[in-house]
Amino acid sequence: MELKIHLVPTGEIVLTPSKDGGCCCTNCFKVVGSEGSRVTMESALTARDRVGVQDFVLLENFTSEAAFIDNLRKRFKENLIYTYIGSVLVSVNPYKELEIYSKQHMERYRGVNFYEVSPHIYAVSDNSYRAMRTERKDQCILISGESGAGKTEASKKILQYYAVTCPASDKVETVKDRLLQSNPVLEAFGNAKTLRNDNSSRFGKYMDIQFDFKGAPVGGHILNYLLEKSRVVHQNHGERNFHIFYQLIEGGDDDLLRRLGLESDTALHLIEPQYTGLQVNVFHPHCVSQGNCPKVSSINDKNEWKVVRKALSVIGFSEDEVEELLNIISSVLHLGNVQFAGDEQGNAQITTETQIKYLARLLGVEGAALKEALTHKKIIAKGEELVSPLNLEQAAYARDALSKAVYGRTFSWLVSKINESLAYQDAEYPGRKSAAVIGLLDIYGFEVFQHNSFEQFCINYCNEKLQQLFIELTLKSEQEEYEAEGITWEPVQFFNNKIICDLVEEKFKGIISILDEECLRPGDASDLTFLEKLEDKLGGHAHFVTHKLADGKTRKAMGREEFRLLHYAGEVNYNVNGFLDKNNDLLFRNLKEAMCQSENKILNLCFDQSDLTDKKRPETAATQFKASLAKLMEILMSKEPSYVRCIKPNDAKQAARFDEVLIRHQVKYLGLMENLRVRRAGFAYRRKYEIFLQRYKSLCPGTWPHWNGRPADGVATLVKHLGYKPEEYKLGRSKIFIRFPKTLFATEDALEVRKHSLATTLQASWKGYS
Ligand code: AD9
Ligand code: MG
Repeated sequence: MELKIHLVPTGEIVLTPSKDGGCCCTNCFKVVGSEGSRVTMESALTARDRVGVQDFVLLENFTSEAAFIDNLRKRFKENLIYTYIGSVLVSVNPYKELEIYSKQHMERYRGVNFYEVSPHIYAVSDNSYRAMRTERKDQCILISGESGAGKTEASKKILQYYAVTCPASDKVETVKDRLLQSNPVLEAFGNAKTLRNDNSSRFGKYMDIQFDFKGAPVGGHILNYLLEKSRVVHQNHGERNFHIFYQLIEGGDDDLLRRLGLESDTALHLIEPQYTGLQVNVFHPHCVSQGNCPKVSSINDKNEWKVVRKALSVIGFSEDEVEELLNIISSVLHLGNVQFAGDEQGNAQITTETQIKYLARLLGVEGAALKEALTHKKIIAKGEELVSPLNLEQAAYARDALSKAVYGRTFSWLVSKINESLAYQDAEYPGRKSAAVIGLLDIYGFEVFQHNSFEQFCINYCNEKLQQLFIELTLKSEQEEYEAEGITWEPVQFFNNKIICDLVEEKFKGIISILDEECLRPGDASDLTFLEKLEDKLGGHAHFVTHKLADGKTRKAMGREEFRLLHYAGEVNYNVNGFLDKNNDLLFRNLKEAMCQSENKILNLCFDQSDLTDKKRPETAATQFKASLAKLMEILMSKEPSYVRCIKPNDAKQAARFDEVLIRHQVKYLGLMENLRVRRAGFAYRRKYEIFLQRYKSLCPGTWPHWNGRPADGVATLVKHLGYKPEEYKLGRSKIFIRFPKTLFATEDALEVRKHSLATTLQASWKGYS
């Protein structure tokens, strides 16, 4: 039987059954033993020491980073992956399945006060849900941490929690299913294996879960951010393209694959011929094999295919839509194999007719038009059409641009289709909005590779913005709470990463502005001229470095095509190669024209005639991203935030490996020590008067069994009776603030003694009756 130990002030230690196997307060912990047995203080202390504290604010030595890490380690060793800093949840990726996500676990957290159960992602989910219900305020849960730290898993656990614990009805069940099933679909199309994570999100996702007045989930809406499209045409060694390609090839039946021109033996040829020695005349999709890791031990593509196919129908995709979607996916595979040879003038000619035949059918376009569009460029100047042939390099560029555009736009279509299916419609009152929402933010985490490009620049910029939000809101909300309650406190100094956000996004002066300027500048603009401009304008900035040193010498550790940003989370060298192209994200006009003619209904929606008639130059990729992030920040600021800070325990994706150097680095850059200091600078604990009084009223004859006055006066009576010293606590407008954890510890201990003596008295009186 699972029991808990309470250290009582008398030195007596009693084992009592633990409530539902979980802790009932911040000062208890579980041991195995028989009920009523006594243990020595020494063994109890060892047990308590073994599992650490479940809230970092309880650490005696709270300014010590070593004590912080030590507590994380102890808990990680005991599979206790969650720990609080006040209301912020710190989560360490266990890299193994833990038995802590069952329905019973969910029930344990449902409707229970945050501090009364052990830390869990379900506690955060429940807390946000209850706050939404009781305060009628929109909530959001912000999950951050570097690539592979467990953000996506956390967001899925939250969604599952709501799906299981929220009120249900027939219609709500459909919505719950759809909400849950949107995950495998979006992950198939938007996640991929990288060197950091086998299931790395390559797009940012913000999802609103909409609830009705009864608290039932009735709809949802997803916003997606900058998909890493370049992965469609290029993957680094050890990485893969998006999962869906492998799922289709591995899981699709023979008929389907034959129809798509991906015969079943294609799967064998996912590996580049140079590695297998196979002939090249069998179709060998180049764009899924460059990374040379078609199979990943942690991924079962065949099974995932089934999951995704089922999910697509649950969400409401028709068979025709699925067919057209698969045509598009296969066309990207075929496009990757389109090859060119130069004619006598050096103009590109297509050498892979078979691919063009498949492409024409799959994309629903004329083969001849597609060939022409892949090898020529059309511009309209002064109302006249000018067509010129492309050379080999330009043709390869056009082909890749088409792959990226087709995939990227299809992904956006997919999201909009899911949104249609999740859209809330009130049968009685059409047009009525949902009562409140909980937003879930799961973006790509901070990442550093050997080679970092435009994509990493955008991803890491996005992480800077989120960190900025965390700093502003944690500081702000703490300050606001003290202000609202009329409590004075000492502010804590933070490293404010606003300086890095500005470096990237500031108008006219920031990196994005300089990049856009080069993208718009006709003439000799290139990636290198962009780098020179950066050096000119930003050289000397505390967070920007290139190979040039101030004294004119060169910094040896850096390449000539690189700039380094000193991010809040670490230094990253970015290679400027490809920055201009990726930022311009251009698709030649005749390729757009060809796609606008497509008979594939999805492509027809994705490539609209307005693409051709719109005279205005489309905004660059980075500027669009910047604007979408600014909007996201607005959305998040308008809601009540909760935070989950994810930590990656090692780089080997292994269970039970606690790499201290890596973890210390994350603790540092996530600002967890400062977070803790802010929490402790003022008061370690705060409780609404009602809750505090309810819990501890049995400790004071004046408040037990009932207190009939104002809860605030009851608490004042109670703490006076308990002998709290004036420096130990403050009474705010609606809450009591307790400065030191040990004050609360002692009160908890006293409560335990009281409960025990009450139980004994009760037992004795029962015995007297019998
Ligand atoms: V990235 O920024 O999208 O590259 P994430 O999203 O932070 O990253 P993810 O949630 O995908 O990381 O977690 C990486 C892997 O760690 C998962 O595929 C699981 O194998 C593993 N993981 C993460 N969290 C848990 C967990 N709570 N329990 C078990 C987990 N395994
Ligand atoms: Mg993820």
